[in-house]
Amino acid sequence: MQDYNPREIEPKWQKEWEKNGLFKAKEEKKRPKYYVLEMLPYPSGRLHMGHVRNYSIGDLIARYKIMQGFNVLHPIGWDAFGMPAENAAIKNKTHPGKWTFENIAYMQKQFRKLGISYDWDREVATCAPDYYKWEQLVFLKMYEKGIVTRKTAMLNWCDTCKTVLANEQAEGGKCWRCDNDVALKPMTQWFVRIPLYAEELLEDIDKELKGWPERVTHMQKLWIGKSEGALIKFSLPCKEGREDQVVDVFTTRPDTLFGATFMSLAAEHPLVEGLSKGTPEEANIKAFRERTSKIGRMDRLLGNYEKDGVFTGAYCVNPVTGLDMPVYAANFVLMDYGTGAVMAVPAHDRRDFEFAKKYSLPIKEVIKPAQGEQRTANGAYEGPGTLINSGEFTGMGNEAAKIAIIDALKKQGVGDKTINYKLKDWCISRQRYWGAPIPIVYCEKCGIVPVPEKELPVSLPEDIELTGEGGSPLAKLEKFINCKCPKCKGAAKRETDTMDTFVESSWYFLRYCSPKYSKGPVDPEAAKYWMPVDQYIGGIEHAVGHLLYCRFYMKVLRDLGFVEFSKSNEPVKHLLTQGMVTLGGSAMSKSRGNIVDPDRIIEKYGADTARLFILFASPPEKDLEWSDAGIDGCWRFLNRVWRLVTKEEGGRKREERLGNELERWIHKTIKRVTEDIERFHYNTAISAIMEYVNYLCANHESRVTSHAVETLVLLISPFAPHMAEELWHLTGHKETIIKVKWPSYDPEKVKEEKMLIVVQVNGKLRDKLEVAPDISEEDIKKQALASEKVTGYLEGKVPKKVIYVRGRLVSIVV
Ligand code: ANZ
Ligand code: ZN
Repeated sequence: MQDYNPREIEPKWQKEWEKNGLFKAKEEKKRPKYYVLEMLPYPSGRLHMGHVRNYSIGDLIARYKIMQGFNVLHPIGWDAFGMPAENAAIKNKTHPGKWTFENIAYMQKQFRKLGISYDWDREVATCAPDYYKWEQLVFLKMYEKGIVTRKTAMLNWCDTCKTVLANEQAEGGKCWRCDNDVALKPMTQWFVRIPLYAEELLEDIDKELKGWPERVTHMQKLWIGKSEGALIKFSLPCKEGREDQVVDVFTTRPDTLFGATFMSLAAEHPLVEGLSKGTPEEANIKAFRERTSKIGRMDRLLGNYEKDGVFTGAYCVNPVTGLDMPVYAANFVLMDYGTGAVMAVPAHDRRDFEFAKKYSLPIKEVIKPAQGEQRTANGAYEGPGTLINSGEFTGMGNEAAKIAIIDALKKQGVGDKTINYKLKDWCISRQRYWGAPIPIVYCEKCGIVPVPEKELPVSLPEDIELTGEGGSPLAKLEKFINCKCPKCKGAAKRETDTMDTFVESSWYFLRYCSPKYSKGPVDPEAAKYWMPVDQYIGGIEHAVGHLLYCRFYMKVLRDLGFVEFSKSNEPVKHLLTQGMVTLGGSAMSKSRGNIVDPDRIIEKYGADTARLFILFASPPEKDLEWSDAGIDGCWRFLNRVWRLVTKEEGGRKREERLGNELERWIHKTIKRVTEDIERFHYNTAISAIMEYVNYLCANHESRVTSHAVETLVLLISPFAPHMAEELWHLTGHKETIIKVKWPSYDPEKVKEEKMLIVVQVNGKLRDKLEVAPDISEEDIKKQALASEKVTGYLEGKVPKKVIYVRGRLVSIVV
């Protein structure tokens, strides 16, 4: 008997699998497909434990599905553009491409050492021209359709990283990369108009995303943020030589219009500057705008900051009461939501209430609380009720009043109902070098001109000098900028920004379907067969970023005619968000110095032990605390399996006596492992295998059947694939275990045998009970005493004695 030696067997089988092309996926129209995908990694240098967890889960699913007979697609690629490469290149004076490809080469080796079942023929790096070429084409088609647009907007700007940030990258007013304060700046950039799809994105959540964690779909619903309400026009009469103005506000509470006593504008609202110009408030307002620009978007919206504002010096008119309302600039109003202007109803909105108190503004109640409804802590009443102080609408229920007031406003031409979404246009311009060039040319005569399709890709020039100073590096490269206008052939200049790397990751799963297709981003036939992704695995941090963008891109590509979907309009059927890997209770990170290096673990124990531990230590969605004792335990367990299986044959004589019980164990274990894998309870699936091994070992002197051992090897194979493959061959099989059918169980054989227990009262037979063989003494006594046939003889007395003779009878003495 040889010892378990992962150092020898793991590389051996990795080579063998690859040589035989076992994981190469081919479209086979007649076979059911299964597409399993892990979020593509950023080639940061080396795999960390979070990666190992992600890919171990994916690999387990892939191998399990192959054994179940599915035609499995399990691809891998690299999210290869992005800032870390550029920053590393600046620091080390090399090229971002060189840094990136060196990292990819190293990480490929690590994946192979883990034995992950990838189809390497489909590997994609998003920085390759034949990848971003298609992204540029899609960009142009989107521009043609008006889904992409160039406009000026207030954007998050990080002065340290010298680039624009998406809202998701600037939460709390801090840059996600460098943690410095982010400022809002007006900038002209390229935007993807994702709100055009807001309604479909929202509707499909309930229709098609039943296989997603509710936590994620809930966040997406909030992020899309559909609000039904009204747009109301407030006039702003002229004041010494100025023109009359109209200010639109968005409100979800038109029923409270009679209680609107002032107006609040966003600091960036164009009127704020206009109204205050040349007035005594001008300096105040300027200071206010400065202060406000430093508050993060989310904090502003949630009103987490002390309310702050300034009077603009102007008044507008309430269209139903005719009263003058002072116009303020207020720090809790966002410019990019609704219209950037709010009719303030302090009696019924806590933010307005706080603001009114602070600046001594009138508070007028217009809704009488419905019975039992509570006010908010600060005194505003936000709930339902009956209208008061509201003219002809007084006495109406507030929901009916919403409709009635909108109708009245509509008749006067000063309002209408409307729907608002919190979802914003997605700014995709980045002032960085290492990204996909935006395929646009600016011509003095012709304006914005798309690069013609046949000139794609607009390649990223190789010879670049990266200084780390502000601005787009490409803007300093004369050779790149200067070009001919595709329309008038005059001198023109290229766009020098590159695309947000989230554009690349929005459609890579489609490229995997036909990675070498040369007529478009994806071969429609291949997409029809492989899509949607059946199981996607990745981090929860992408809930409202990547996981929303990829849904959006699918729908756009469909509408542009690049793909047709037969099964679903969604890219991902089931989503699993795995938890973090922690050590000492906190996430592993370089700065905390609590990193466990996967290479070192594989070196010491082998990939199978590492993978088994990761899957065993915690359910996939929960955080996983790294433990040396835990990994040691998994190592000992695999050694135990090894010894059990490799012990000499022979001596398996007492099979008959073990027969029934062993058979039940086999079927029960198959059932438990299969069901637990199906519901992502990998930890309990492994526990079931462990119990089975305990059972087999306990009955060792009588030897177990080879069928029992083979079942064990098959069940453990998706968890510890190298060892299973070796054991499979050691027990006389010639074919690879990967192609062996996953064992099935017979439900009849899983059923517990029952035993018959006789119940006596004072020595006389009164009842017979059918119970499970492993029932506890306490439980059987309880059952006996509760039996209707028995209670009659007890006459309400407490029995003197209750005796259980295991497996035979309960004797009650009264
Ligand atoms: C008057 C009013 C009275 C409001 C009342 C609320 C309660 P949701 O539900 O999130 O869509 N609002 C509108 N635009 C805003 C902006 N740009 N920044 C900050 N707040 C804004 O919220 C809609 C409500 O938020 C709107 O309804 C408006 O205040 C405010 F008793 O109008 B409401
Ligand atoms: Zn031109």
